[in-house]
Amino acid sequence: MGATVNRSPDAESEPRDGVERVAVDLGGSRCRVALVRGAHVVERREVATPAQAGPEAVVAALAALITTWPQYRSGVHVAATGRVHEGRVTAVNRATLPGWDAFPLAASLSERLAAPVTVLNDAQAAAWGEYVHGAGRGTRDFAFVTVSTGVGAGLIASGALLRGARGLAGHLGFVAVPGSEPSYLEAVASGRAIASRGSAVSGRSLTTAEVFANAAAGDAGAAAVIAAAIDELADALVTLRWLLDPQRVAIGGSVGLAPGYLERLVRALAQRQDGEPLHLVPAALAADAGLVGAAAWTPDT
Ligand code: BMX
Repeated sequence: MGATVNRSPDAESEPRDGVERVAVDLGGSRCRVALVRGAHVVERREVATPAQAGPEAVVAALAALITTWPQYRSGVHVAATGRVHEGRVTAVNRATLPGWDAFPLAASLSERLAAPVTVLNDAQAAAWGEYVHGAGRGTRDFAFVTVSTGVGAGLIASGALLRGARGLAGHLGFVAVPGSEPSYLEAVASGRAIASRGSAVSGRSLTTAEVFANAAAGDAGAAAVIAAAIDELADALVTLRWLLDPQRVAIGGSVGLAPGYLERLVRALAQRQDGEPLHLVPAALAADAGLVGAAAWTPDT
């Protein structure tokens, strides 16, 4: 971890009132670019991520959106899915961003834009956004967990964002889940996993939302897939509690914020807890946590 610049939400890491920053949330399916002022997204644009076309095509797509706001010349603040280390992005889950292996996103985008670019993992950025402006305000030890395409997390310990020696800190989606194949959490609990496991049990191709709808309509196979996903995440959250002891955990992501999901997760967790309970809350900034956090982040030096 770097020095002290990211330790206090009220100190120099927060943009001054009125300062608008251009932020990017690069996901496996959507590239979202926004003008952010403090906790607020002032304007936004988005396109489908041209993931199959490779990193350079993604950079070109991002640049086309970013340059619609002249404020980009003062800096561009990126939250990206994948492991981020020294401005390079590596897809831990290669299905999300094929061909991203230490791709120099910061340098490539900076060269194209002739502007400074910072890059942070998306879940780490969202954790920082929630800590500074959202559900983590007032805590010192806090976690944000996203359940969306993948499963990720960002961890705040004693007021500092943990990035890890190689950018891996918080990659909750890769904790072991013995007995599943592949044997890690994301392969059971992510939106993509729910869609593919739900499709396998029903014998036809389903989206994540369709698996949830089928379960609500009484389909036992779909319900079992969702129950397994929630149970495995609850087990991982118990581990998180023992490691970080957070005051609060915000749950976000398109699956994590879907109606009824958090309540089910809270119930699953209640069955596993001894002693001090883990306090789960919905992500206050919803889908904008990564954009707001990237804009609020000042890199370590
Ligand atoms: C994956 C991993 C994480 C990311 C998390 C949530 C890749 C490409 N991504 O675990 O870095 O934080 O997904 O990301 O390996 P999302 O794509 O679901 O938003």
